[in-house]
Order: sequence, then structure tokens, then C-alpha cells
Amino acid sequence: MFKKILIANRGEIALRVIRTCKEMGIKTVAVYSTADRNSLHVKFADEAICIGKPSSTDSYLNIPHIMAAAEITNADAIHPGYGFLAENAKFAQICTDHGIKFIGPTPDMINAMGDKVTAKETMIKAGVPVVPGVEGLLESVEHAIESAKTVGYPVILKATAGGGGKGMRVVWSEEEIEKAFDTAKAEAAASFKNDGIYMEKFVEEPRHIEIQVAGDQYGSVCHLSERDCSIQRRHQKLVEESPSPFMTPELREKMGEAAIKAAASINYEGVGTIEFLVDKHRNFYFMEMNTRIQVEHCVTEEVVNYDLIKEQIKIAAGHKISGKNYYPQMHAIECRINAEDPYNDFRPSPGKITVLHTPGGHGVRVDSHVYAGYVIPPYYDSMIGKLIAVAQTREEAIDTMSRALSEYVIEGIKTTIPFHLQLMQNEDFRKGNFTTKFLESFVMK
Ligand code: MV4
Repeated sequence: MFKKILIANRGEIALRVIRTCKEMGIKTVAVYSTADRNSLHVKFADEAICIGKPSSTDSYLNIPHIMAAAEITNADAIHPGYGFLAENAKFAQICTDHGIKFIGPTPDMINAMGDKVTAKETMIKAGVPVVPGVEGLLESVEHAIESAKTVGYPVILKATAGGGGKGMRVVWSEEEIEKAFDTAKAEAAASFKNDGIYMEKFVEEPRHIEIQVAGDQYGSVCHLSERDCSIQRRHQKLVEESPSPFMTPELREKMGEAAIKAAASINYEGVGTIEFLVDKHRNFYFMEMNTRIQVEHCVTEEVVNYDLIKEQIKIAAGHKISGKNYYPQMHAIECRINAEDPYNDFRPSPGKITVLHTPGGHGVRVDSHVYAGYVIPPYYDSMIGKLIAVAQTREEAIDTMSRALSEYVIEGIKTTIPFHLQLMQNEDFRKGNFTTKFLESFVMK
């Protein structure tokens, strides 16, 4: 087992990894930017190294600085968390070249899933259902026009280097396609330095349901059931839950098998997530694979009773997984607590937390790095914590969540707590009646 892990991240996920390391008797190294010197991950780690100025490119994305911190402290592994360098194949390779274990998949696996056209071709070969469309990249506007005639409108144009919504354009008719193609290409070039665009049939009002998987270094892969992440706003998830209220045992079996096929087709090693679009007829289509631990991993941990960070570390250290699948025994819901004003278009609200009371009690978990007096810096994402409620049924989990939200006091900044309180009372949400379009029509009272 590793003796010392450096956590190349900040905020709640850095703290989350430190907590599991402590339980496993593994020493921890925090890295931090000058803006984060008073962060809890710095205080709770055994050692802490400052790696640069506040801007991410100077600190949490600065590979030479992070490698220097790992060498100085003699860390034998690096946990990348999510975001930042978590899906950077070059970073994973550099770790390996320095004899430091990257806790995650190999660079080849990251690359195989990072390019969406390649990933889709791999899935077709593996027999995983994908959204109907044209294989490969669109060569020209003419190619796009001809392709749309076979696929049928509406179609969606996506960047092969994209993911998470950037560079995407929905096209409803031939009149719109030339402009959509040009802007999608320009946006992809600007965002990813790769202007490759591909085309799919546009699935209207889908649900976003993802399957958690884990694979070991010996070819064994299992799934840990699903998370429903349909409650999103501009591609930012706000609420996730497991199981999905839309799921049936038959669909779980089919999607679970498809997710295992997807991961096994690249001999996947580590924990990962297969994202699917699910239409109203319960047809499901591979969308992308995330080769990292995700923000919303906690709901899976709670319903299958399994520490996913511990599993990541054990897999990286060469342990075998049992190979059996995991099914939800409970219902868990996670609300993302962001420093944003839900009454003002979710505008970021950094600043000092003057008063803090964190909820507790039966069925409540809070993963957060903030405390009273903490100043939220403006440089990074606005998530300041996650509130997770667990109960035997979905109705009870919603009631526990409502109760916990009503206890949560954060003063000095605006947060998403009022939004979540209202969502928990929404009739359609309570009925499990929602798609990825749900928040487009949700208005705060
Ligand atoms: C789609 C789609 C409909 N049809 N693909 C959004 C992010 C990126 N991962 C893919 N996305 C979508 N791809 C086809 N063929 C609708 C979306 C989409 C979406 C997906 C999941 C959750 C929220 C979403 C919000 C808008 C669009």
C-alpha cells in the first residue's frame, strides 16, 4: 500500500481524500495556492506545500510545481480529485515517468475517452448503444447538410474534444445548419484547440442517468448502479440522486451490463462513470465516460455502502475487486451548496462566511471544506459543500433533505440553499417527474 499520497486538488474533494487516507493509515500531502492558505485541506493534511499564485494555471494546473511538491515530500502516489488535472493524460504520464502512481486510469484510457468520436467508435465496436448519427467527423458544411438528411432533424453538433456542453449546437432545420456548423467549429477551436465536430440525432427531453463502474488491473469490472443527474442548469448539476426515480430493475440490469461492456472494452482500471441519455421510452444511449471520481460519488457511496475513494486507492495499489455488482439498499439525494445567488441568475457570491451552522442528525452527511470566518476566494468554482440525505425511501430522503436544509445557516454570502428548499417542495420533483429541461421552467418564489 502507498505510504504517502499527494492530493493535487483543493476544497471539499481534497478533504474527502485526506479523510479516507487517514482511515487507511496513509500520510497526506496537501498542495495549495496562496489564495487557499487558510483552507481546511491545508490544516488537515500531514504536510502542505504552497504551489503558486491564486490563478489555477499558476497552481492547481501547474504540473512542474505539483511534481516538485511530490518529489520534495517523497509522495509515492498522487490523487487528482476531479477537475483540474484529473483527466489530463499528459499529467498521468508524467507521474508514471517520475515513479509516482497516478490514482486513476492510464494515459491511454484517458485519451480513449477524451476524444468523443474515438470513444463513440469504441462503444459501437463494444456493442454499447450510442445515439444514432454519422460516424466520424464532419468534413464540411456540405457533408453536414447531407448527413442531416439521413439522420433527420433535429440534429445536434458536438465538439469531439468537448464534453459538458461546450461547442454544442442543436439544429432544427436545414436553414440553420450552415451557421450552426460554423459557430460550433469556431467555439470548439477556441475552447479546445481542436475544431473537430460530429453529428447525432437530437434526443428531446432526455434524462441524464449515469452508471458508476470500477475496474481493477486484472481485467475485472463491476457496476455500482446509477445516479440520476437530470437536475442541471446550463450543464451544471445541482442535485443528484440514487437510485433514479425513472429506473426499473430491468433497465438497471441492461444499463449496468452496457456500462460494464464500455469499461471492459478499454480494460478500464480505476473508478469511472458511463453517462447515458435516456429517452421517454427508456431507450438509453452512451454519451461519454468520465475517467475520474465525480462530485456526486457520495450518493452512490451512501446507497451501496462503499467508500469509492478507498476503492480507487486500493485499485491503484494493485488490489483485486470482487467482480460482483452493487445495488441500492437505500435512497440518497445530494444538493450542491454553491456560493451563488439563486434569486439573481445564480451569480457567484464569493466572500467571507460570517456565521455557519451545519446540519446533522440521522441520515445527514455534509462534505464541505468551509468554516465560520472562511473567505471563499473568487478564483475557483463556487461549490462550497455538498449536503447528502439518506433514507429508506425517496419520500423520506426528500423529507430528511428538507429538514437538513432548514437547519443549514450560512451568513455573509448568498448560497443555493433557498433554491434547494423550494425544489424539495416542488410537486413534479417529488413525483420524480423531471428531465434535463426541468430547471428551464423552474422559477424561484
Ligand atoms: C445530447 C442531447 C440530446 N441529444 N445529445 C449535454 C452535455 C453533453 N455531455 C451532451 N449533452 C447533451 N447531448 C443528443 N444526441 C442533450 C444534451 C443535453 C444535456 C445532457 C445531459 C444533461 C443535461 C443536458 C442539457 C442540455 C443538453
